Amino acid sequence: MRDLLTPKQLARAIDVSESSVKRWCDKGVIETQYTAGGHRRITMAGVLEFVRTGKFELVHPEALGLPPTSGQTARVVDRAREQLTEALIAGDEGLCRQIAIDLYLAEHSLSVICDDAFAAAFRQVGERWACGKAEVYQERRGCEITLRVLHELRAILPQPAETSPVAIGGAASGDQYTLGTTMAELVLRDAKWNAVSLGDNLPFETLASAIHEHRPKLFWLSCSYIADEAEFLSGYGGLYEEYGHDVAFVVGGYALTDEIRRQMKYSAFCDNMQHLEAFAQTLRSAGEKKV
Ligand code: B12
Repeated sequence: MRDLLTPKQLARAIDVSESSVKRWCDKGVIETQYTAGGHRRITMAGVLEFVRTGKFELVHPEALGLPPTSGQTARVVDRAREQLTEALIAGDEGLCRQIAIDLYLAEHSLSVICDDAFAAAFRQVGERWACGKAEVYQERRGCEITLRVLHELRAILPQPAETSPVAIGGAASGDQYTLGTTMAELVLRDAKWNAVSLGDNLPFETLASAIHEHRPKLFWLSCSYIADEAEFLSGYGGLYEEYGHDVAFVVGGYALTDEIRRQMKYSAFCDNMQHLEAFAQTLRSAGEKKV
């Protein structure tokens, strides 16, 4: 996806005159940067925000480097989920990308896109795999496609401000699931946190070093698979004892059964990304009030 666009490209995409776009740029209606030569340049984040909240339809999305039928199909999450399941299994990356962008343009939040479109579609993919109606490679390819689409959505978001609170997180040793932690990073960045995912399969020792070095306000752990419960609980317990008193520990994921959670301490357990978003917004505004 292109980073910076010209007024000419946006004008073509929404079928208005270039002079109108230039006027909106100069009035600050559209987030605009100016080159050394004084030329107007618009970020993709600025364009999508303008289209998302404005009254203009994307008539020629390809002028912005978006799939040709962007903004014209999946606006309803339920229908998008069905389409996404088929597209993931078929390995149709273009369609997966277009569905995600269409839902975003239709003003669905990134947390809803993660929970109700992608995670829900993967549950269906999992059921198909479990009853032999989907191949392992189709599931894995679907994960790779989803990671690329999530990273494109991340690239749409503005860079976190210097003053944005820091959040880091990942998945622990033996847990090879990457989508949960990648979604947590995306949703926290959308909530204006300076959030960075450290990835999957991380020993608790190195998570401790990361917290020690980066002093985050929030640490998240995505738990989709726990190979050894006792080992996990002692590793996690040690990390919480060391840092849980002044870092908000947020946990979530398929593997966190009631039984396991009863043996853990944390600031918040979230069933999904919408819960994480709500918690992160509250924590951030509480932090701002204190300053
Ligand atoms: C993709 C997948 C994999 C891939 C993941 C690849 C990757 N790049 O991530 C890999 C190959 C690792 C994998 C492996 C296995 N898998 Co698997 N996997 C799946 C599948 C299809 C999708 C999981 C997924 O990532 N979904 C997308 C995420 C984002 O959705 P989610 O997990 O629901 O997360 C949501 C919430 O839990 C929450 N959340 C999650 N993380 C976090 C973090 C935070 C901070 C917060 C706030 C919230 C949060 O929000 C998310 C969004 O709503 C599921 C099917 C399903 N039902 O989900 C099977 C599934 C989970 N796998 C299963 C199994 C059995 C396995 C294996 C044990 C198979 C095997 N024998 O090897 C191995 C375990 C390997 C290991 N050591 O980790 C079973 C689990 C059954 C059970 N009862 O436990 C399932 C249910 C398939 C099935 N139907 O049987 N798997």
